[in-house]
Amino acid sequence: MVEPVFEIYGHPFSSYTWKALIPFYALDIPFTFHEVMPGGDDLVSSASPLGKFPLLVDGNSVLFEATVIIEHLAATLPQARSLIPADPAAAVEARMLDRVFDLSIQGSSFPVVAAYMASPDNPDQAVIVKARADLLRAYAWLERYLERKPIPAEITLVTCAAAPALFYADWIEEIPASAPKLRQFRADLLALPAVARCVDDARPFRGWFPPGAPDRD
Ligand SMILES: N[C@@H](CCC(=O)N[C@@H](CS)C(=O)NCC(=O)O)C(=O)O
Repeated sequence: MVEPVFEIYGHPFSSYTWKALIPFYALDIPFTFHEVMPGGDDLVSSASPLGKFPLLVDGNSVLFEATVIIEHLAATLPQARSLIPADPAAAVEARMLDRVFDLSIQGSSFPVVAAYMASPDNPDQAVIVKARADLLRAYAWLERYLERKPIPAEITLVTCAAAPALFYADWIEEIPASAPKLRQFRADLLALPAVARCVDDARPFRGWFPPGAPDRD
């Protein structure tokens, strides 16, 4: 048996680990998975400035940032080229949307998680109110975007970013009925087998979600 070339360090409950894993599952790329805990692995702690995961090890290269891992696959594997649009203008737009899901959706969700981790019984309400308002604003922007330009529920950089971001953000601030296209987009992404696998693998850890998991798929 040929040993997998790639090694991924991450955790099944981690949104950014999902983002990196989704293309591996979807494109059937073999890899070895190393389950890590924050601060619990020397390679992870030292490989990037803030010691975050996921990490991809490909031979002598150690890559961090989930987006960079996806870019690396697209640049090095023929079957992964379609993760990034071939057209340069479309690729720029894809990278912009990737930033929207990382910064505006995940970036607005994390302060709520951090507030509960800092003070589980008395989280900072000002942080929570602001984060929820930011999420609603980002949802409204995405709804307008999807009205103008539907995003196909296919495995790409954009959907790898969108699936975990929308999955967990909806637990913090449910996507409202006033954003039906975004709600449907989230549902369509969760139905993709590679995403469903991440959701299922993370189920045992739902109790860890600091604000309390609503158990909504
Ligand atoms: N910008 C990074 C974010 C990675 C990140 O925030 N990872 C979290 C898990 S989802 C983490 O490592 N948390 C543990 C820590 O901060 O020590 C990426 O896109 O990969």
